[in-house]
This record gives sequence, structure tokens and C-alpha cells, in this order.
Amino acid sequence: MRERLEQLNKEALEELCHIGNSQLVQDLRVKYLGKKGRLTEILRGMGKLSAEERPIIGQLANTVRENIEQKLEEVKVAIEKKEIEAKLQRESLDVTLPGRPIQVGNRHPLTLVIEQIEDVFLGMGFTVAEGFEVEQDYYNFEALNLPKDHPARDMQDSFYITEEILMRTHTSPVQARTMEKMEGEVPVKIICPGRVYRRDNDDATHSHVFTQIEGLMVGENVRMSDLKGVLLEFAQQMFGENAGIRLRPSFFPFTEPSAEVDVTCMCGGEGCKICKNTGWIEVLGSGMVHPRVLEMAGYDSEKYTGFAFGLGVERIAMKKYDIDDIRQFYTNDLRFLKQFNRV
Ligand code: 2NL
Repeated sequence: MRERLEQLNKEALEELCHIGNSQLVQDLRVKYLGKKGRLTEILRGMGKLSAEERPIIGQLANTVRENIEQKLEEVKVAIEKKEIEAKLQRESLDVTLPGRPIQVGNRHPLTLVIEQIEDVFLGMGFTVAEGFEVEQDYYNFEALNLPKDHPARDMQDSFYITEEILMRTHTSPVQARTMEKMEGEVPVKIICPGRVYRRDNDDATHSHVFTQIEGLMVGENVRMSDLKGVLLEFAQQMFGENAGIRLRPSFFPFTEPSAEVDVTCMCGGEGCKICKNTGWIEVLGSGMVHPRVLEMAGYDSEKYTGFAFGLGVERIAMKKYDIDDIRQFYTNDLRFLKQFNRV
């Protein structure tokens, strides 16, 4: 038995000298010292020993166990050290390399212009109202004095979803709904930005989807002069304090009287490519809200009046940033979009 223990001691130490990874260390621990290991197997024979021999062999067994354990620990530490060194070598990292830049997005040019326009009107006490892009025929046309047989409906060929539901052709339905919700309360002072849809063949100056901002003010004694004052303030904040406005008679089914509004060009009226040498840029359509529109929305048109206007955001953005094709706004070309990083 003594010999077997000594043999085991020798064999174990020998085998431990030749292993190369930490999993094998664990395997050898099981093989020699485990519950079903070689040492346990030998010690099973203890019962047959005499009373004198037993403590001596017991002590020897303990020594063998300690030897093997110590060697296991030594080998384990050495292997782990080697493994860490190899890993560090493999994963060598140059901490002096510059980091990868994080791509930061920027606002879309249309968003920049919308926000700028919103700021101007918020400053004059208007609030921003938004609504549905898929609308009922009633709010898109009927409530705006465009009955079913109205010829102006042909002018705005629309995307219909059903007989009664369509993609809105302007943001006016937001204003009609807002008035209806206010139940005759005044003042109404809102601007409504949003996407609108018209059946059109896309080209450099036409897009079947575009962005509109409409404004509406309803109250007692709201006059054409209020419209002029608000729009002049808007023109000066957008295009410079020397900007002026010019109103030309026009027609819209939802306003009476109606006017197109021109703003003096950034060239200062000298004449340039942008204003085609006229000194003026056509910026928006406007007018006094048609009494029938007020009545349909629940306002007494004998007591209250209102003005309204509508502008196309793309047209303004194209002039502001000298963009020559409206489709640029909707094709998501990063080379285009990234140019508005800091404007
Ligand atoms: C244009 C002209 C305009 C309006 C929009 C409006 C809305 C209500 C009542 C009356 Cl609820 N009018 N909106 C009025 C005049 C012109 O838009 O050229 N837009 C691009």
C-alpha cells in the first residue's frame, strides 16, 4: 500500500509537469483526488490494515494528497499566467489610435424652415396646431366652401382612399377642426404646418407631396389691415428688416377678398436670378375668411371676422438655400442633407 501511494505520488507529479491548459488541471484533480479518483481507490484498502500500520499509511496518504494539491495549484497558477499573457498578446490594443467618429444627424432643411416660421408666429401669440394627413372629404373640402360640384376641386386633383376619405390637399382641415372644437370662442390664432398631397407629375418644381403652413386668426374686428401687419412682421423677420410686402388681388374659394402676397427679394429690389429681375418674390396666398367657412365651423359671421393665409415651405426653402429641384427634399440623399448641418 505504501508503494502504491508512493507510485501514485510520483505518477501524479510527473503527469502534472506535462499539461498545457487549465481545463486539464481540473481533469487531473478529478482523476487523482476526486471521489472516484485514484487516491480514494487506494484508501479503500485501509480497512484491511493492522492498527499499527493504519496511522502511518493515513499520514502518508495525507502527504501524498498535499503534494498533489500543491503541485496542482502551482501548475494552475503557472498555466493561468501563461494563458493571460497569450491572451494579452493576441488582443493587443493600440490605445493611441483615434476613436471612430460618431455620426451625428442634422435637421432636414424643411424642418429648419418650419421651425423658423413657427418661431416668428409664436412670437406674435399664435400657437401651432397639427392634424391628420388622411382626412374626411368634409373637413378637406366641404367645410372650406368647396362643395362636391365645385370646379376648384378639379384644380386640386387629389389622392382619394374611399369616396369620403382622401390625403389632405392642404392643412386647412386642421383649422376647420380647430374652430369647430373651440365652439365659437375667440380669439383663434393658430398656424398649421404639415405635409399635404396632390396628384401631380413630379418634376424640378412640382412634388405630389409637399409642406404647407397655414395661419388663421378669428376674432372681433379682425381686418385686412391686421393681415397686412402680421404678414409684414413675418416678412421682415424671415427676409430682413428692410423687407416689404405687396398684395395683389386673387381668388380662393375659402377667402373673400383674397390676395397673393409678394415679399421684396433678398437682392433688395435690385433684381436678380431668384426674383427674375422683378425685385419681388411670391410667397403666400391669403385673404379674409369666407363668411360661409366661419358659419360652418360654428362662428357667427355677423359678429366675428378672420384672416387666413397659406404658404409652401419648399418654395421658401428653395429660395433661401438656392435649391433648384424640389425632389431633393424627398430623396434622402445624404450628400444633399448633410449640407444643412450648421445653417
Ligand atoms: C396658398 C394659399 C391659402 C388659406 C390658405 C384658409 C383656411 C381656412 C379658412 C380660410 Cl380654415 N382660408 N387658408 C387662405 C388663403 C390662402 O393658401 O397658396 N397656399 C400654398
